[in-house]
Formats: sequence, C-alpha cells, structure tokens
Amino acid sequence: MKLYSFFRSSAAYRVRIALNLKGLPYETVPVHLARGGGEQFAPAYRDINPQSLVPALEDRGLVITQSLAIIEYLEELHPAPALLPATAEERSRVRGLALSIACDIHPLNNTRVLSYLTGPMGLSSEARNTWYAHWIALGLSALELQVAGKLQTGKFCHGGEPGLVDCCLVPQLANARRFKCDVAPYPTLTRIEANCQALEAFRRAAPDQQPDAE
Ligand SMILES: N[C@@H](CCC(=O)N[C@@H](CS)C(=O)NCC(=O)O)C(=O)O
Repeated sequence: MKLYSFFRSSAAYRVRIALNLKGLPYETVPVHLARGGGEQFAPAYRDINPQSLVPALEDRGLVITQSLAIIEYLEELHPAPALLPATAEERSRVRGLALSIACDIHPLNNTRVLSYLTGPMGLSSEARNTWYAHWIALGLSALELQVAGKLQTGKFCHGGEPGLVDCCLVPQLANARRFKCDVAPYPTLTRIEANCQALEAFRRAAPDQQPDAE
C-alpha cells in the first residue's frame, strides 16, 4: 500500500496510526502541502485526489480518499485488531466522536482555510491564531464533556483498547499544541492521549518520525 501523506497532516496522521495499530506495512509518498504553493495542487497529485487533500491510500490499484473512509476500508479488510467496537450502539458512539473531530473541528483549521484567512481575507497571523484557538476550544471542550466520566470511556476514548476515536484525537491534540492552544482544560482527553503515546503504533505515526519530517 502507498500512503500519500505529509508529516504534519493530522488527517494523514490518523491513517498512519490505524495502519500501525493493524500492523500493516505501507510506503509513504510525501506530498508537501506548502512547498511551491503546495504539491497537493500539482496535476500529478490532482489525478490521485481531485480534492487536493492528503491522505490518499493506494491499494492494489484502488485509490481511497478521506481518512475515515480509508480507516474503515482497512477495518473491513483487516478486522483484527478491531478499531470499531462490536455492537451497532457502540459503533454509533465511536463514529459520532470521530466525526466530531474529523468533520467539525479539523476542517476549520485546515491549511487552505488558514491561508485564506491570512491571504485573500487580509487577516494578521495573530487574528488567524485567534480563529484557530476559538474553534479548537469550542470543539475540544465539547469532546471533553462527551468522554469525561462516561461509562464507555476507559483507558482510551472507547473502552480498554485503542480505536477510531483515538486515531483522530491524538493528531488533533498535536495540532492544537503546535498552535500553542492550552490543553489543560481537557484532562480526560490528555489522559487518553498519554495512554496512546505509550504505544509504539502511535509514536511511530508521529510527525517527527516521518520520512518527510522537517
Ligand atoms: N476530511 C479529509 C481532510 C483532509 C485534509 O484536510 N487534509 C489536509 C491536511 S490535514 C490537507 O491536505 N490540506 C491541504 C490544503 O488545505 O490545501 C480527511 O479526513 O481525509
């Protein structure tokens, strides 16, 4: 399998964690999101993903886009270890939490959104960082409430084994820290993050461990 990735991309980071948790080998194909206006917009990559976003996964000639679709594809083909729980009720919780990160928190701090703020919208980097911190705080404080003190929450976001939500949480917290957001108000999320970081699969997926890290 080939993973089109950028070391700092949190969406690609999710997939790297899932691949590692499942013990699936893959080749990294770096797509630099900043160099030369962004390699994601080059025709060669547009042919792979017309959305010009990473990650994309190539497997046996099939190209899959969208990190959560990629993870669910891996889950269906390689069910063990499972990243989704066994029952429909539990899966609905896990998918709901994962989507709150992937659909509601992350898109507001994506590279193209932030560059549009400081580019065509004429915002200063300070104002852009205020935008970033506002949406992160709103999203992470809701997520903290969704997991804190809940019976289904365990060592990880759902139970005692790492799963889909953890694949999304760790990159999102890494991103928040990169933008100097205070993560102290989210003690449950950071406790789970520490449990994840104790696992090699998570550490090996980290941005600074990638072949294209700068
Ligand atoms: N919903 C997509 C989001 C993908 C995404 O936003 N990727 C970012 C990096 S984390 C990207 O490629 N940004 C390039 C850009 O904004 O032009 C997914 O989950 O795969």
